[in-house]
Amino acid sequence: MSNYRKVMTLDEFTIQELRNFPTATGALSGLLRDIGLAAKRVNVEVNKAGLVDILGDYGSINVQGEDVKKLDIFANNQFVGVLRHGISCAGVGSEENDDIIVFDDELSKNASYVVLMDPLDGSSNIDVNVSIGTIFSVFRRVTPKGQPVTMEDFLQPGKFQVAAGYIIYGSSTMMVYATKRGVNGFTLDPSIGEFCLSHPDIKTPEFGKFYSVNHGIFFQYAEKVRNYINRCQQKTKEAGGPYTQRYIGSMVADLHRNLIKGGIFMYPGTGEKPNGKLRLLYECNPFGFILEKAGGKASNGEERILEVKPTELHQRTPFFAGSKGMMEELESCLE
Ligand code: P6P
Repeated sequence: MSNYRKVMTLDEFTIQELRNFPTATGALSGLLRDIGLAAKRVNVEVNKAGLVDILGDYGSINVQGEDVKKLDIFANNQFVGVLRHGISCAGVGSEENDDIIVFDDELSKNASYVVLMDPLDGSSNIDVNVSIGTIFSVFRRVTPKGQPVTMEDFLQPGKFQVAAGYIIYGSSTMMVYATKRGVNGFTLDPSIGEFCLSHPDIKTPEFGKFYSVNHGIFFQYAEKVRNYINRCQQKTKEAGGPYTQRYIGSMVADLHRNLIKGGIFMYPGTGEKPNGKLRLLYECNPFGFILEKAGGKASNGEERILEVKPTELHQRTPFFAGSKGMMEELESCLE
């Protein structure tokens, strides 16, 4: 008997998904394939990032007040470009752009979706060859088709996302995305230049051994957060420990590991920065959606992250996300 196993590509998977929804127009599937195409182009450059001509500051400063590296700009241009030239997206909100990018050609004005993204998160890690990633969030527009999208289309609570995902440029390049039907992971096969289904129907373990937080500012966290971190450090074998503290400072890398193996990721607020560092719309909401579809939980320390009504495109939020059982232990500490 042949041991040939048909490997399903991202394109085949999204088209097969269409078969499960006969009424679907294929617009969302097309948008996800567009993102996959841009990701392949970014991957080529990220893999070359060690070359001097790629590295180095671009010289400009983005809305976050951070040095912008060339790859940030390149990645932003790739994703915005494929979305602008597709027929599914009416506009983009990006970490790299102060305001929303409105696609005002006739086809785009009649498109159903908007995309929020961090085109290259963790770019400060490029120079030291740590895995970095792209994060994206997809909403159905709420303003009428046929007219340019407005900020209202982007400032929706995360629970209304129709899809969310990330690409991790690491030892292998993966695209992981969630829809209401679940979470699936695709690994790039360089020999054919296609993302291939490698992690079908991802579920995150109810408990894990990893807790991820920046210990360097431990004493700046609220007492209840410190109490939970102390509990993590004191976990006995009988209580499911001992835990391991794993924090690489690249959100996509930390959350991808914890998604697959189980764990909890924390970026709390501090007295100086009560809303922490991470962005609600294109970092925390997408991961909150992915974690929940994989059986985990995500919050801002007070409420489900996907319930938060955004007020600004680049607003920050404290963020806690991961295995359901570990999040519930955290919640009991925060009450
Ligand atoms: P800190 C990278 O700059 C990033 O935005 C996330 O990817 C990462 O989780 C976080 O910042 C790390 O921040 O303050 O611990 O260095």
